[in-house]
Amino acid sequence: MSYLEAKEKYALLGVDTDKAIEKLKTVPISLHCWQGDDVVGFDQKGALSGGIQTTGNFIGRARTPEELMADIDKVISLVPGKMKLNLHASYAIFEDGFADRNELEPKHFSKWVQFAKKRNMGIDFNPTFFSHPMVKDNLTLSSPDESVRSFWVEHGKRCLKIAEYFANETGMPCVMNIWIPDGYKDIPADRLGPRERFKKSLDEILSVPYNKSKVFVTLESKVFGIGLESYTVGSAEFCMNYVANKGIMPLMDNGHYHPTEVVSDKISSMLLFNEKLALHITRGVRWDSDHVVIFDDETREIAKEIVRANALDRVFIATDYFDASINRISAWVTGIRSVEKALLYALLEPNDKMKQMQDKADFTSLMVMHEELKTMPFSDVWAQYLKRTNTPANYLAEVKKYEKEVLEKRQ
Ligand code: RNT
Ligand code: ZN
Repeated sequence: MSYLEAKEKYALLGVDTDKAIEKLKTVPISLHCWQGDDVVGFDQKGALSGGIQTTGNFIGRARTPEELMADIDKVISLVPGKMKLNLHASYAIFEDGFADRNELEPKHFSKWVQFAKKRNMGIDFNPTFFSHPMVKDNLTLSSPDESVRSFWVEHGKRCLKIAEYFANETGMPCVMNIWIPDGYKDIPADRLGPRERFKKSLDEILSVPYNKSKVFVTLESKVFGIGLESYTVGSAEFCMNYVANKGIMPLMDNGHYHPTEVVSDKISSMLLFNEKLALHITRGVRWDSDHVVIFDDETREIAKEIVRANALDRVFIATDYFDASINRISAWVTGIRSVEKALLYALLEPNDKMKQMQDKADFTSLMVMHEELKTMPFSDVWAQYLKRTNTPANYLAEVKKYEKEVLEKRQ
């Protein structure tokens, strides 16, 4: 079927496909840099810690800033829409000597700023509270050891300054997300103490003056990590209350809840009480496994909730997953395209009509509409979106070519 036929079919439902395509072009997705190198970074040689894990050993992991930048460029060429770059502090680039996490300065990220500016991208940022010898007994900002706690507070403060530097340089706001892995494998005796210390540490970090119209600080909660099964300091309740009290922004990662809980159902409540909301889109398979995002029910449902709430400009969407078992470029591209697909799919629903059905308690029509939508000629509208953003339809061919010409040579 051609795009024009699809357009007519959607028009019969009262949906304007051109409008949906134009809208989607303006929605930025924050591209996580850590898919390219299995969350290793450039500032240390140790294993990934913090209760997160990358599995697989596919060829071609990016080992240097140059390789990672080349890979990101390949990804950008294969995804439609507007991208922001999402960096972790561990991706600092040391040109004139190493600096530890508590010594980081804007200059350690100037190469990234150059990179982003050339591509007209904003930058989002994350302090890195894992994969480092100062993570003691799985604790950072909540550590009872004052030397550990203050080391990480200083890291947070430094990152806030770097986030502001990103915003100033790129002219686009920077979302700075705080996530700590802190927790206990087994039943703790004191649940309050670590949370008290985490709260104090966050207060100290946020005491650094920063421009709140340019830097949006977010706090990401989590229910458990590998080796941290019994207790996490930064639980959902801790983070939601802290954020509300301090006037910062919540971040929800859809891998960070009990397996039968869904973030799609949480978005409306969060939007009622927060001006802005940030999301990490991932795919947990039985646990927070960070599989590549695909065009599945929950990803679509998340997108629908954002669109139905008319909140595309209030929700900061970022991807967060890491798969080392398949071509990493393909993993990256598949995930980002899936998020974009879900958004387009959501933009192609006759929301007003469906709300009316619900309010009139016409659940018969509503169910039929839900089902009808599933077999609409969505793929033709998606193809048109790719065409209008000059994005290749067949990215697999490009990925395989890059694998042969670039990744295989990294052995
Ligand atoms: C971990 C969190 C966190 C990390 C990244 C690397 O469970 O989701 O966001 O994945 O910061
Ligand atoms: Zn996350």
